[in-house]
Amino acid sequence: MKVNSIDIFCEIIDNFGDIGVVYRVSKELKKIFQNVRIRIVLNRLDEFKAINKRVKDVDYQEIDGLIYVTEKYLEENIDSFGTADIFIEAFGCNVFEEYIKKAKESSKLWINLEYLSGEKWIEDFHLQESLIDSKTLKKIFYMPGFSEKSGGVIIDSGFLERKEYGAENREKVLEKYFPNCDFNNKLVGTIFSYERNFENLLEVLKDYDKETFLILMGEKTHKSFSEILQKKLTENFGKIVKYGKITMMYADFLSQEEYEEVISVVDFNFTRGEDSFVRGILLGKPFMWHIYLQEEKAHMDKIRAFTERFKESVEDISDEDKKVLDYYLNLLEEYNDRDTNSFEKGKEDFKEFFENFDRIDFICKKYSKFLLEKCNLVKKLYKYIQEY
Ligand code: TRH
Repeated sequence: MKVNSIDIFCEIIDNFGDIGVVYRVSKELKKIFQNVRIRIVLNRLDEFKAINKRVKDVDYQEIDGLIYVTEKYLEENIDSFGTADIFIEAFGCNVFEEYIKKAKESSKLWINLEYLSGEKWIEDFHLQESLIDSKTLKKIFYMPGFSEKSGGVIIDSGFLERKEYGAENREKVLEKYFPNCDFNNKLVGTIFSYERNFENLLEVLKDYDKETFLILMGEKTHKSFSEILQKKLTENFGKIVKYGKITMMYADFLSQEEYEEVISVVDFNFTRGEDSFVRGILLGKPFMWHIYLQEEKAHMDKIRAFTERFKESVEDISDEDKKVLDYYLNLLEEYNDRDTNSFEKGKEDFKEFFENFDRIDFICKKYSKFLLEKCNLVKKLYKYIQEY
């Protein structure tokens, strides 16, 4: 199919993941479809302003060749706005009815880009048609996932470049973002989470063989650490806190690209939601994942589905590595086995995570290779559009 224009609809519900995913996919689509007009329609701008410092509080703006408009702009200019050959509805968000009415007569493809899931059933739904009353417009489900038969995960070239750069420039990047901090001979990790109790992590690391440096990212992580650290005997130096063999730093919120530079140079990453989680895996380093909680613990099905996909994608490892992987996947489950995000202590035990750090690192490298080779969402989407 020859494409001249793409519109992407994004409804930010909370946090940074909805816009994080849409921003990433838009950047990569622009690299592939260079001369195609790409517009992104957003319900609000605050979260976007946080992850991209160039975003302004205006209803229409162009950044790096991408056009961002607010829903308000679309509503006010619905007659002149027109439609696009392809339009993407991110996470089943509501698309303005007037727009759909017009698209049914002028657009060709309507893609419902769903949430990422490791569940098996998504493979049968992926690329299936959803019936609508139009002779010219087709609507399909696009199901991101962790297997070859699914829609894959978003891998963009900017991220891959930063990953490569980070592998060679650890000191330089750490000095750029955290000047005058001593990272020498320390195991360095980032923590990005929702509200939770980090007591178990702190107790393991305070007497761990190596000194550690934890870079604390995002407001909810900050709250979680200050909640627990106020009950401990710590040494405080402004944004830096020391507890036993751990140094912690309350970091400023960075742009998405800066965040990627930092996670690319450290030794491990605690991630959350969807977008940072995928970056954590793709880096091929030990990661933890704080999943976005769902009612009646429905998120536990997603965690288990993910751990099953992970396990089956790295089957050819030694028996010793298999044991470590079982422990690691169980830790991921225990870390998320909760009804609400609270400061209540969990049952997760990180002792073996750090004792087997090198083995986990090896397994994560293998898994990241699998996803990079077999599960590239943008490449899959491009192929689908080309053949359409
Ligand atoms: O922020 P998240 O929790 O986002 C979401 C949303 O809550 C969403 O509603 C839900 O559906 C989804 O999770 C599952 O986590 P996520 O997905 O990791 O998005 C965070 C984004 O913020 C990611 O693109 C990285 C970026 N980021 C920065 O730009 N700067 C930073 O300093 C940090 C820590 C993150």
